[in-house]
Amino acid sequence: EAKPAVFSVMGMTCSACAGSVEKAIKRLPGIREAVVDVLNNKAQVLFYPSFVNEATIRETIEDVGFEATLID
Ligand code: 9UX
Repeated sequence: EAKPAVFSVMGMTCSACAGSVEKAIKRLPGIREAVVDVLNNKAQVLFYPSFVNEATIRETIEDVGFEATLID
């Protein structure tokens, strides 16, 4: 069953930033959906917990170069 997670993503200044975060998340295994909103500084992710977890998603966002915090 897919599980939702919401991250605060700080440091995104244009919509291409959001696009690269989205792309990086979607490259992980077990991601059903990823929507990154530059205006709200948020990433909403639907994932399958048997393949990936919140920590790995958070680290992936950080690897792209942004400050990520799990908020929900
Ligand atoms: Mo936009 Mo983001 O020119 O790293 S892609 S600021």
